[in-house]
This record gives sequence, C-alpha cells and structure tokens, in this order.
Amino acid sequence: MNLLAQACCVDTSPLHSGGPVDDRMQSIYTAVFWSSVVLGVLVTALIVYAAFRFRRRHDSDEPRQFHGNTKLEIGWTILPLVVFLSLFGFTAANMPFINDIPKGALDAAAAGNQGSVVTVIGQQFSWTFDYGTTSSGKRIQSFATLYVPEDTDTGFYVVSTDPPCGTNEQPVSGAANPERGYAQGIAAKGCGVNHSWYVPSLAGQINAIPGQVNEIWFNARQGSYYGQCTELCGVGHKEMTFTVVALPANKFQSCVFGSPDGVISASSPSCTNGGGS
Ligand SMILES: [Cu+2]
Repeated sequence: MNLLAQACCVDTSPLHSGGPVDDRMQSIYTAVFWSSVVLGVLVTALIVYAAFRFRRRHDSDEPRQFHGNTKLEIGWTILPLVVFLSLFGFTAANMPFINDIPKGALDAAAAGNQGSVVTVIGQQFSWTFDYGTTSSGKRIQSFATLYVPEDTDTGFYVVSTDPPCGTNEQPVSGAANPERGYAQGIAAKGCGVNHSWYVPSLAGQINAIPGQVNEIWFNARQGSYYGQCTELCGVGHKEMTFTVVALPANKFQSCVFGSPDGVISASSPSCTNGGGS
C-alpha cells in the first residue's frame, strides 16, 4: 500500500533536480549515459558489420587478418582513451562544486543568515531537524519535515543518536560555531546506529554515524522534495522518510523562528508553499 502510494505520487528521481548541486550531478550523469549509449551502439554495429563482412565463406578460406594494422590499433587505443579522459576531466571539474561546502554555509553568524545551518539527527526510526535555539534557549526542531530558505546555500551537520542519549544535548565548548558545537555534543555521546541521509533531487547521500559529525550542503529552489534513509538501520528503516520544504526567505523565517516557544506548526500557512504565494 505504502509502496503503491509512493509509486504514484512521490518524485524520487534524481533526474528531477531541485537545485544547483543536483544540476551538476545530473550533467555528469547525462554525459556518462549518452557517451555509453553512443559507444555501445557503435561497438555493436562494428561487431555485427565485421562478423558479416569478414566472415569465412568457404572451409578452405582464411578470414582476413588485421594483426599488424597500425592505423586500426592506434585508433582503438586513442579513441577510448580520449572518451575516458574527457569524462574524467568533466567529473573532476564538477567535484569541487558538489563536495566543497560554500564559505559560511556551516556557520550561520558568518553567513549572516539565521537558519541556513541545520543539524540533521538520525534516530531509530525518524529524522529530527534542529535549527538552533530561541532567545530563551529552547531548541527549535521539526520532525520528518525539513524547512530551508529557497535559493540559499544551506549547510547540514549530520549526526546519529538514540535513547538514552537525546536531541537536546549540550553543545561542546570550543567548537568553531554554536551549530557545530551542538552537533558535536550529540556525536560525543556515541549513541545510535548508522543511517544515511539522502534527498535525491537536491544532493548526494551522507551517512549519519554515531560519534561523528558529517557535513553536506545544498541550495534548493522553491518546492517540496522527497528524502529517505538509505542505510538499512533496523526493522523500522522504511519509516525513515522525510520531506524537504524550500520556502521563500520571509516565510521560512516566520515558519521556523516565528514562534516564541520554538514550536514549528506544519499546518501554518507560513510553513507551506500552497496558496499562490
Ligand atoms: Cu535508516
């Protein structure tokens, strides 16, 4: 039932990009895919052609030999090398953009953009998203839905926890910034199991590993995107789905930081993209 529902309505394709990181991954994928198609067709055609054109017609015939044909031998060494080096170069040229987290995206104060850093916490069997604290020190968190400001470089600290450890741990001191300190506070407990956080339309996968703080970033165009855990983490693994909602900056601010008690209300109009905003 659940599978049917997903097949019908949830867009899980990395080919439907929601931002510049996936745009890059898609352009690499497309180049590799079409190069493979062209090469596959070319090689198949050559094999079929050679099999018919140079076949042995009589038992006494010896088929034509190509050993020592320098032009052919150089050709089939150079051509694959050129294809391989082009794809390697194209991939290597795009890797830094995908992997290197933009300056400030993991430090809200440095970025001057409250909420552009989120701690992603994997638990058996759900995801918690932490945006920092209210002025009274209460943590602002959402569950199963992640809110991000649209067209903004957003950085994520990805960690794992489980009871008896929680999602309200104290930040460690001496961290590079408060967001990192909070993620380190959770990681320092060493609780939980391995999960993997994946939003196909926005970025690659990143593991949530006990005792470790992993980092990833994306920049989402306005919309809703499907995400899930991609590491078999226990009997409830399939429950670990989530939605990313990318909101206009003003809506994002009032959705996440608008309530003095730090509670995010999913049904609030500021937390949805509906209604022709
Ligand atoms: Cu999982």
